[in-house]
Amino acid sequence: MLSVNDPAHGFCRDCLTRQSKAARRCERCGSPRLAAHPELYALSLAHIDCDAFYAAVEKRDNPELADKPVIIGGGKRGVVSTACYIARINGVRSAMPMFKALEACPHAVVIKPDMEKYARVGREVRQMMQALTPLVQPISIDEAFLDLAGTERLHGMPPALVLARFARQVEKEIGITVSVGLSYCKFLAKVASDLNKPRGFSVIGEAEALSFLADKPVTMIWGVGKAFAAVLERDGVRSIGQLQRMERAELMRRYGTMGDRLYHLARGEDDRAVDVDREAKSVSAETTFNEDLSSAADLVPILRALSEKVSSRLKKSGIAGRTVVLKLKTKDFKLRTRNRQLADPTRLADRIFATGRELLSRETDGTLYRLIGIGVSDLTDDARADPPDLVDRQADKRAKAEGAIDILRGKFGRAAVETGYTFGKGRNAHPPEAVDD
Ligand code: TTP
Ligand code: MG
Ligand code: MG
Repeated sequence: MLSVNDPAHGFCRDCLTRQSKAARRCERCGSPRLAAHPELYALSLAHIDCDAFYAAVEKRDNPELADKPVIIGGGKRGVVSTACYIARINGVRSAMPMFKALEACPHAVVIKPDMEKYARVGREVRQMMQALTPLVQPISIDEAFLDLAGTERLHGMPPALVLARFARQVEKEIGITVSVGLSYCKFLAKVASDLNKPRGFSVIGEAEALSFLADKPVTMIWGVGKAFAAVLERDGVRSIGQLQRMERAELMRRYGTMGDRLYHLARGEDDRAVDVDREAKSVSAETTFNEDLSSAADLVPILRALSEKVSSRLKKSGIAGRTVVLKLKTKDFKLRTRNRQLADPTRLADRIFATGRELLSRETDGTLYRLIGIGVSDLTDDARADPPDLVDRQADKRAKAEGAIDILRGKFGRAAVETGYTFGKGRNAHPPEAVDD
């Protein structure tokens, strides 16, 4: 066998030349960015995530920002959406309150999010992914799983090289950078893409999975958030290695189905397939207030504005949702979600709002809230959405009126038609941010 096919000798991520021996620098271009791993050419499941996504897009569009710390986020009481890697060196993190971020990094340039622009760039990246394989499962605006099994003939090169070429192409054509994780399962591909950001390329093979995971914290496991990690901590479990030494029955007795999941994932056992149809699981919009709010009088108009936002996104994408989900975050950061299933999927602001308002009416008990969100899940295409309401003729009338408003807005822009409830929405809230799960 020719040594250039030895995966341990790998290839150069800059010029894509295969290396004939193990080296620190590329034999052809001298770059130190080499990929090498015993399973390099055997693995085909990838997770790709853009680096500091919103900030990277803003830097691309304004070269003056290149060497400056940049924070993308809302108003005074808002939180950080993301920060560029320069700002991160100073301690700025996603979800950090803006005032704290500016304490840590006073010279940062703060930019309000431009969701439409980021969605557009996200779609461009996604389209480039779909040129590599039909098996692309988007997870959020800036990341997706790709299954490249069986594509070697098509591309004339193994998945690892296809992915490195893809990263290079995104930099050249879109002007932002991505990190790639390559493995044999979703769990570890996702973990890998996070290992050496930004411009990362990490491989986790089957042979090393157990030992790789052993000293990692339980929070690395998908679905183990802060709350569950605290439960495990109380039971003395911190590392994945500890989970590896526990019996499956014992884990299930203690933690139910989550215990079963812990048992398998701790061993790097994850047989979930890349699922193209599970694209967006919900469409929602939420906003954090400048000051905490408790009354229906304050919350309802904001809910209306958010419902319109969700509705307009559903209409744009030609989808509808059957379950309406209301989300509230209390002053002390406790999350409340309430949901209701409708008889038929909807894409109408009026139905989303009416359902949301009903759910909200039981939560306006004096509690102070810092955030409200509304969304729909159980997504379908909109063919079966919003059949005429034979019982509630008023609702049917409103649905027809909404159709007319959409047409006017399409012609003359959003500002042309404001419904009564959305007046004054700017008083307390930041512009709603759209979220896809
Ligand atoms: P992430 O991929 O989690 O983060 P990132 O791309 O900014 O940085 P990294 O290099 O670590 O991947 O999220 C993608 C975008 O989603 C991010 O640019 C902004 C947005 N976002 C929020 O608005 N709030 C949040 O709390 C997080 C985590 C992300
Ligand atoms: Mg990212
Ligand atoms: Mg991401």
